[in-house]
Amino acid sequence: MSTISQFESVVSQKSLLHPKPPGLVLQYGTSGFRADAGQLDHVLFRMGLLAALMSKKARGAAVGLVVTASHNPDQDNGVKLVDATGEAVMSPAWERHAARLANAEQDRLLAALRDVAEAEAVDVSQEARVLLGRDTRSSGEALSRAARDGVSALGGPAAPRDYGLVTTPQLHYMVRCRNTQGGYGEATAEGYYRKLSRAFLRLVGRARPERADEQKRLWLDGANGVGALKVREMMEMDDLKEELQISLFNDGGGRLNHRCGADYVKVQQRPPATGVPPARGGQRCCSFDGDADRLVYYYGDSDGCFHLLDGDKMAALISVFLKELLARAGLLGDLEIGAVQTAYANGSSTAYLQDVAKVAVRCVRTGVKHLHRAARDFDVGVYFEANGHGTVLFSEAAGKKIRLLAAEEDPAGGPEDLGAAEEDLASCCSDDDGSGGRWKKRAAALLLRDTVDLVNQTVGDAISDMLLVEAVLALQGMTVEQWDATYTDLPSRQLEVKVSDRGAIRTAGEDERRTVSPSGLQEAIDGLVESCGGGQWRTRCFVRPSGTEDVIRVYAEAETREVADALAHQVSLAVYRLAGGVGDEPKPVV
Ligand code: NG1
Ligand code: ZN
Repeated sequence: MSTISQFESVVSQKSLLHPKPPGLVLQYGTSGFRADAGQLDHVLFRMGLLAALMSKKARGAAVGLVVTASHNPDQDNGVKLVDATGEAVMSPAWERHAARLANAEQDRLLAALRDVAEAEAVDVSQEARVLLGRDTRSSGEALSRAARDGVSALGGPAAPRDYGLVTTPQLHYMVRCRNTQGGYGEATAEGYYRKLSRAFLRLVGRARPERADEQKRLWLDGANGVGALKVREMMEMDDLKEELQISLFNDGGGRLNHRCGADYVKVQQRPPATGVPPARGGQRCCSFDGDADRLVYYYGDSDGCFHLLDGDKMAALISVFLKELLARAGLLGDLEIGAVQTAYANGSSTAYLQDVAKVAVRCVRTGVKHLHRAARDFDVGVYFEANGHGTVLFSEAAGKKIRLLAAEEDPAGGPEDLGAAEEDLASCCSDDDGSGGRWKKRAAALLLRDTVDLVNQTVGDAISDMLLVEAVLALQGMTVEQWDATYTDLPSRQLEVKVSDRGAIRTAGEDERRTVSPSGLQEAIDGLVESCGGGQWRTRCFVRPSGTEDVIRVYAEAETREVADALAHQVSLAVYRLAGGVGDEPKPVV
């Protein structure tokens, strides 16, 4: 097996073009590196090297690298790596390799590279295939070039394939398409739009009664990011326009993620402050984040009150829909459906899923990779972070059973020959007794098949999730208010505290709800929770260091808005005092 030595001179020459500032150490965070864009040139070059090694290790299968800082401000940037399955579930060992390469001082880079290649027994003679993409940040183009230099230094003759501006989930999709030789879809933007829009049209085509034009209307806040560009491209498809009328705002004219977008709407619990707010009560609105892997819905009621439908509400809507389809298709006994959440999930959503919808729920650590892994334990695993990142994973067995059943029930393979069955198809989601004659089973099988096609199973995808929510609402004949009324969120508050070293706070347990350091902090939190809610099970509060920003996050939930706000503030003060707060003391929530 050839060794890394044959690449050493070109790597060291090229790395001089992307020098590391001495002493700079960056953490591999919740989803890759994220920092001020000015600090990242060497990191992108080195992640290009790492991606090339990942591809070589996977025997030349495609891997992906996206230059993005997601929902973070415009001046930040970052990198997300996509493994050969198209997912973002790098092993802890590869995360350590990433950190090692990114943080090696200039004269130690070759040694670090050699160590990674040896530790992973990479056959370096193998050609690498790396797919690149980026969001709309002004720093993206140069950082993408740095990544390309890194890939080419190790990659072999084939230049990396640069998809340019894409949403993060689109790049994940491309990787999976390439590594399944088109089995998952065609690895182009058109292929992506075609796959999703066909599945969407098939689904909404079965909604009865057919939706009025007014119900096809959706306002979309694009966070001034890449998602807005891509939705505009997708909406050029004529038949899609007939079924979904999207009014885009914050579609590129303003600052990325600035007072708009999914993170702003979720954390501030208010509509975007920029762009054109919807005028009418009850009108469905939604927000993407900067790289379009998060989605939240919201609306204003007739009294002008703001209502948020976040990742938890989407998990509830989608889990109930899928569970009902599985039951009607006669697959529920065979296939287990479950939902995966984090500690940020609203307590009411967990109670609803478990007690009302009777769906198994698991709670895992924050970060997409943890949810994604846990969702694989179910045949149908619905995972959503409260912030709106989520998707559905269908196990191989589930995919096979659904396809087989759909093929049995629909040998022609299309919805066009449904003929007399149309009316029955329409009632597949109605509230009848579910005794399930042949047609009900058939309808459920076809709806399941099309749902599998609509979902981006590689990662949470705002475009695909938006189409799925729209389709489910259409099929269930539900308004946004009815969806919102499935359960009532407990008032919650999320705050952040700046500290001199966020590593000072360490959490324990599977779901990060308790801290083990600094000493005294957990006791202080327990005392405050006790005094705010008398230990009622619905009052809770936890803190953890962010993995993407230099802050400590505080989350509180209680029976009333006043208590949730006061508790979050009190705990922020405790963090500030016990964990080395910097700057001004946290102020009460106004
Ligand atoms: P951090 O900054 O580690 O809290 C945030 C989100 C995560 C995940 C990552 C990746 C919250 C509370 N945290 O992580 O869920 O989405 O960003 O973008 O929403
Ligand atoms: Zn994102």
